[in-house]
Parts: sequence; C-alpha cells; structure tokens
Amino acid sequence: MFNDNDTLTTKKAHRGIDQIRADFPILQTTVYGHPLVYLDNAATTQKPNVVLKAMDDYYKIYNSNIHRGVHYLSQKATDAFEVARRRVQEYINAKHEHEIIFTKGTTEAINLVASSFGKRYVKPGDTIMISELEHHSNIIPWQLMCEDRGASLKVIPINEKGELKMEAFDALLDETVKLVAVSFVSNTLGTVNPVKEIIEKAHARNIPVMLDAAQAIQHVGIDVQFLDVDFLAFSGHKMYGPTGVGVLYGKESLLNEMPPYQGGGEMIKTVSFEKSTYNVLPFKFEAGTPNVAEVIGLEVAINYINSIGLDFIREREQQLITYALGQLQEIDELRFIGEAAERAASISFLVGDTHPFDVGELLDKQGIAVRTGHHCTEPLMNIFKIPGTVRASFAFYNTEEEIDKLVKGVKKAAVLLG
Ligand code: C6P
Repeated sequence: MFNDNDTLTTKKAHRGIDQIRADFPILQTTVYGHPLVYLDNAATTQKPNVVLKAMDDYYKIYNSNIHRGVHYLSQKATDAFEVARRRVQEYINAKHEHEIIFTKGTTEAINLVASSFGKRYVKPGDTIMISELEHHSNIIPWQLMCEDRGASLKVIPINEKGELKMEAFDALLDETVKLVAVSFVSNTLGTVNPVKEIIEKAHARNIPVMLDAAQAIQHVGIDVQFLDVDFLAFSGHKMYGPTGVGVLYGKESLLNEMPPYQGGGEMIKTVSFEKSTYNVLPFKFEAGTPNVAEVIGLEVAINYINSIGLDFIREREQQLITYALGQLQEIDELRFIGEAAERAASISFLVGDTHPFDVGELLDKQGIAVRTGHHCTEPLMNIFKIPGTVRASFAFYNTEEEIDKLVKGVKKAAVLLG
C-alpha cells in the first residue's frame, strides 16, 4: 500500500499522497453522502488549485485579447499565451515553438490534419491507415476526408488481448497509404501501442505518422524528436488542465506545405477581396481569438505535472493498475476486456451478463465514478461483440483504498444484479 511513509524509487513528488490530493478541491467532495471516488480520469482529469487560480487571475487581473493590442493588458496576456506555447514545446521536446498549434482539443487537432493534409496530399485511390482500437475522433475525421477525396481507410486489426497485429500492419503498409493515424494508448482497453516501431516502419516507406496522444500525454513522457513522429494531438483537460484547449504538434516541413484549416482573424498576412495571403506558423492555423485562459491554464497544468514528475506518475499509476487488476480478478463473475501486456491507466471489464450501465449506476450510488458504454469506440465494441464495458481509469492521485471501494462495489453489483 502507498501511504505517506512509502517511497517510490524515482520519486519526485516529495509530498505524500494526502498532500497531493489536497491540491485537487473536488477530491474532497462527497457524492450521495460518500466521499467521491473518481475513477473516470480517461474521460477527464481533475484540476489542481494552481490551474484554477491561474485562469481566475487572467480574468481578474489581465483579461485581454492577444496578438492585437499594444496596451499593457494585451501585452501581458500575449506574453502568457506565448510562454504556454514554449512550455508545451519543452514538454514534448518539439524542435520549434511554431510547431505547436493551439486547438480546442484532440478532436479539433485531428480534424485539422485530416482536412488540411487531405487537401494537400490525398487523391483518389489513396488510403489512410488507422486501427481497430481508435476513438471515434480518430476515425470520423479521416472518413469524412476520404469521402471528400475519393480515398479509403485501411484498418490494422487487433488480437484477442487488444494488441495491434503488427504482422497485419506490415502487410497493409503499401504505396497507397498516405498517412498512418493511430492512438498511442487506447482509451477503452489501456493498450499502449508500439508507436516507435510503427513510425520507423512507416517512415521506411516515406509515410508520415499521426499519433492520437489523448490518453498518453498524462501518463508517459513523449519526446516528439526521439519518436520522429510527424503529427501529435492531445487535450488539456486530460492532463489536469482546462477543457477547451488542446495541442496539435506538427513537423514544420509538413505544416508549411498544408493549407489553412479555418479562415478568420490572426491567420492572415494580407487580405483583399481578390486574394488573401496567410500568416506564418503557428498563426496560419490559429484563426480567431483563441481560448486564452485555457491556454494559460494548460501551461500551469504542465508545470504542475513537472513538479510531481512524470517518472513518479508512471510508476505510481502502474502500481495502481497492478493492484486493481489483482483485486478485480478475484471476482468470479468479472471478465476483463483487453489484456494487453503493455498498458496505461485504464481497465475495462464486464460483470457476468449484466449491462455495464447497471453496474455503473450502482457504483455511482456509492460515490464511485466510472465510465460505462462504448467509450466512443463503437467499432472496437463490435469486434468484442459487446455493447460496452465498465471502465475504471486512474490518475496518480488515486489510492489503493479507492480501488478497494471499487472492488467492494463491483462485488455488491454482482450480487444485486444476479
Ligand atoms: N476520450 C474518454 O472517456 P477530446 O474530446 O477532443 O478532448 O478527446 C477526444 C479523444 C480522442 N482520442 C482518444 C484516444 C480519446 O480518449 C479521446 C477522448 C474520452 O475516453 C472522452 S470520449
């Protein structure tokens, strides 16, 4: 068990788990009279006080539009916004600041690439390769673009454990493939995909790779130069930051070749009714007033993660997963969906023949928040021939005590639902 006296070998968080939890006001709340047990971190993580304060300070002290005014407030807000861009650049080790494009989330980042890359590089007969594990956000944008461009999707199959079949990937990789777009970590099964291998193999054929890092960025250190990945997308709200902000990282050489995604203020150099010209990176892809407070909040969330330490986070979350898997597998009626060897902080399961919603509701009444349903991965559910799962997803602020409550709650649900 992890408590204030325990130490982790790579421990950067010199504070105990209780002190860390005190940073998150929502973790002190109750639901139906029970202390909240928040195990829905893959949907969104909770926000520490420092993030909430940074956003509040912006609105109270220097609320202003950015990149537009010479006045004091505008300069201050612009500086804070651009510091955030540098912080993201450092966090993922991008080569250039202007390779960081602020979006409203992973979904928008993927749509941006699908639309803009598609217009520039995809023609009839081409294919885009995704996998059976993908979130709808990494399926639909490609489908829409393929319909528009006369292209089609190729889908990497998975094995019964929920791991990509890499020999199938090798076989599918041919000259029709214009881009490989896969998740780093599956939101439903927690599978960690062999992304380095995927990138190397795709690059051997000069095919760029986009990673959906929505479920990876908060769990593992990502170095885009080491991975040599071409595009990377993630959301602020899944990494202890606010909703309404996300990031698209793209290699300068590709982004420079791609047309704007949206038109409006900030993304132009000159405008006339006959012909307009476009701004340089990153502004070419940031039309309109961005979510300034959210970008500032994201910067502080990254600072917060850095203060806890990604090594600590990874090690702590692995402890929690191992503990949860061990405890849950003691329940006779429970069946895991997805048993990949490499996994990050999500566990999906079913209890006997019960519907996941019923289990989720009973857990909710005990103050335990899990997600139930298809988790925006309907094709994956179809492959497993199930309507959905119960998903418990963890963050470093969770405890073994909370997992014990989950296990007790699932046992109770198994009895009540027969
Ligand atoms: N998954 C979940 O409960 P947005 O909504 O744009 O912040 O993120 C979309 C998204 C894209 N890819 C993956 C792998 C994701 O997990 C998500 C969001 C949440 O699993 C909400 S559906």
